[in-house]
Amino acid sequence: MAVAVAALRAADQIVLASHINPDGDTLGSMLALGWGLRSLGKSVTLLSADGVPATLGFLPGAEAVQTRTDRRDFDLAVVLDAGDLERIGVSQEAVRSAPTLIDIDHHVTAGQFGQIRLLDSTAAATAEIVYDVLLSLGVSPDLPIAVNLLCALLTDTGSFRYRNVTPRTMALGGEMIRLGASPDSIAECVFENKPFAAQKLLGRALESLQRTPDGRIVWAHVTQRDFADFDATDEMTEGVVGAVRAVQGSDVALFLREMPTGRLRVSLRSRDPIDVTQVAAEFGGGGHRLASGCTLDGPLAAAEALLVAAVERHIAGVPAAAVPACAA
Ligand SMILES: [Mn+2]
Repeated sequence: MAVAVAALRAADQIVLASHINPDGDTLGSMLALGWGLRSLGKSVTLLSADGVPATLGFLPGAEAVQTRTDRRDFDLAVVLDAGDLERIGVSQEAVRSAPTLIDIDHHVTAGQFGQIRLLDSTAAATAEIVYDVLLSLGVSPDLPIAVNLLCALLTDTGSFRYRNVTPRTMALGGEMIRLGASPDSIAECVFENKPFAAQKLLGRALESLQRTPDGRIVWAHVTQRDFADFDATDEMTEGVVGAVRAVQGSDVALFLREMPTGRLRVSLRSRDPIDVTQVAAEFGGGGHRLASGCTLDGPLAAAEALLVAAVERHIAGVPAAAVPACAA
């Protein structure tokens, strides 16, 4: 931390970069750090190769985010929440041109990079690390910083519901609320701001819901016809697999979406201790233990049968996920 703080203090032209398909944590962390550095008189360039999604456009400072820059005269680069450097997309050129690079992240798997690394796998969000950086820099967080950090926490913890939540996460959330950030207005912008077509598509997906006789595997799909009926886009399927996974007694949830080519893109989710990367890998995919993806050839019914059979083989002998004591 001391090395990072010294580098940030010494630098004048700083470029910050977030990952592609940006989420609330990568953008909120970048914007919060940007506000803090600007308050110290630094020139700050904010890069997000994929821009800012409409649902996160409310984040204070979002209008200053650029998708590209031709500048190569930065004296320091900071990459936030990226996992590996490839994940910042076209921002790589500007970032690599800086003589010093700081990697701030709570993903601590492969792909670490940069001369200075602030990595903490116990942080629920990169925002937790950014907060410590701001305090170490002597920045007093204000409302714009608080809104960005609270949004990052809310999105990376599923509104403080995931296993990554710690007392530190809650304490930081509380501090951001004390500074004036409002969880309800952030949640409304981020989680209750769905296009009509997206909700109709979710309805179609749930209409297709099926499960194995023992209920351990649950799956759903949307077809090209469904997309066409509502004029829906592929991004509108985000979150559908979560609704599939919410079925009582399910250990593995699958969501298949038919692409214009007829191929099927599959999202897999599981509950501990079931590892779905191994199933995804059978079909050339990958991801995380509890959240993976792969792509299969059509037709849909054949792909579903193949996948369900693969999951059944995989979970045979694996005890059912330890369901927390939910009141019956
Ligand atoms: Mn994150």
